[in-house]
Amino acid sequence: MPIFSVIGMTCGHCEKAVTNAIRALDASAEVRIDRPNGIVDVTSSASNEALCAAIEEEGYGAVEVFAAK
Ligand SMILES: [Cu+2]
Repeated sequence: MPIFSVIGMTCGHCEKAVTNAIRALDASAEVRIDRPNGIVDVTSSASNEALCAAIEEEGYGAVEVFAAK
């Protein structure tokens, strides 16, 4: 379950945009977002690279994988 550091999420719309981008990749993905800390915790069968790319396509920069299991 990868944890991403996502820079640029400032409001509920951003959370929704990130969640939708991940769900577009994997409809059954579980997404937990800690917006104040810029943390996105994903449970998904999609690859970390694909998840990263999907988040970046929404315009949120500097996505890093903190941990992946
Ligand atoms: Cu926003």
